[in-house]
Amino acid sequence: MKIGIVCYPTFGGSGVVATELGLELSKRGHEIHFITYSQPVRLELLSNNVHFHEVHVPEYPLFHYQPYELALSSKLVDMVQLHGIELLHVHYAIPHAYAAYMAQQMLLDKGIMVPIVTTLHGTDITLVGSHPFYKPAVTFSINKSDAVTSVSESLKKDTMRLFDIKKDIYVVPNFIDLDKHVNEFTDCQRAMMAEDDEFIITHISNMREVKQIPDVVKIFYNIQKALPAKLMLVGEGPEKKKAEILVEELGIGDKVVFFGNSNQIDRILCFSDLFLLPSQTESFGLAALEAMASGVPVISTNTGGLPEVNTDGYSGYLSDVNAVADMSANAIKILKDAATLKTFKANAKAQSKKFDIHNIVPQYEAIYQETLNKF
Ligand code: GMT
Repeated sequence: MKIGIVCYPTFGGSGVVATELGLELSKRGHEIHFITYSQPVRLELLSNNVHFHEVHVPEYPLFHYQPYELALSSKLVDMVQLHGIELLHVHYAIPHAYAAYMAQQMLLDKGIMVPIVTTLHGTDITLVGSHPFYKPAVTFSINKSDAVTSVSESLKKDTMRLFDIKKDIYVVPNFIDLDKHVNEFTDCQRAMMAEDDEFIITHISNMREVKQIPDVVKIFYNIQKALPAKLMLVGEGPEKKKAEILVEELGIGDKVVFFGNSNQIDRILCFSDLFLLPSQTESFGLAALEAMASGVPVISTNTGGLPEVNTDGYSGYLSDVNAVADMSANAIKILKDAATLKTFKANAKAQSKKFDIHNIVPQYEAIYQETLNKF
């Protein structure tokens, strides 16, 4: 199939999933066209059947807001015609599903039929999409998509609860390429980051408020009071400054490493012992899955889709949002005994295998085929 993929090219779960999906589909023989405003961060290799088309938005001083949706839908129309794209898969409803629908209508006018598959990722529904200013447009674009998928059962329920949805939503969980997370039989250059007796605790996110960055620091503060430990904070975002201030206030500056955005999270996870994800809400928690794939147990909240990813008492522990004391105690419970840590690490790895890319991507292919057959 010739598939056009629209996503946010930045660091963030939806863009990562879309990029990894496109790359895997290309390996399975499909021709993939990424259509975004810049090259997706994880799209390192452009091969014969992977293409990238940049959406340009010309600046014009009259506009207070530049019309990105218009530029995107025009680009979609052009690319579908030029490359014979058969199906558009848009990740994140806002504004991608809306722009794709406009493109579909423009193409219909030219006698070209292109179905749209929309994947809902979370914040497009829970945090942004349900805002009254966006809700009518988001409801409309979801209902007008030819197929809709959601990354967890929890997100599907939220979508049904928050919007007047008239179609079925397929749940296709996020996935992981286990080959990229092989860390057995290597020391992962751990000695670069910590002393032999120190545990390495990691958090990766785009450091927005929803990630509860102060809780990450507080949990680590409690851990390092009980056990020797270092904290790796990976990512950039509006809450990073708060974390830097809190780290200084708590006097743990020498135990915390701020990495910034990284394209090498598999290397960081390779030497990690525990992953913290105390989010306020999380439709899936791709970062937790990436950690588990590297054999790193997860201390997370029990919100949204996280219980579908992290199993309490097996691959890690789940606690209520803001239950810092509980999350700290759970972390210490895993770390303080070598045999327990070893078991949790093995369990985390085993749990991640449920989300093997080779089992999940065919589910998308089946949806594409079914959608094309109906169209
Ligand atoms: O969580 C983020 O900050 C990024 C956001 C996104 O839209 O890229 O992530 C959402 O989609 C990911 C991929 O499906 C999910 O793993 C995240 O849980 C989800 N984030 C939230 O629901 C807060």
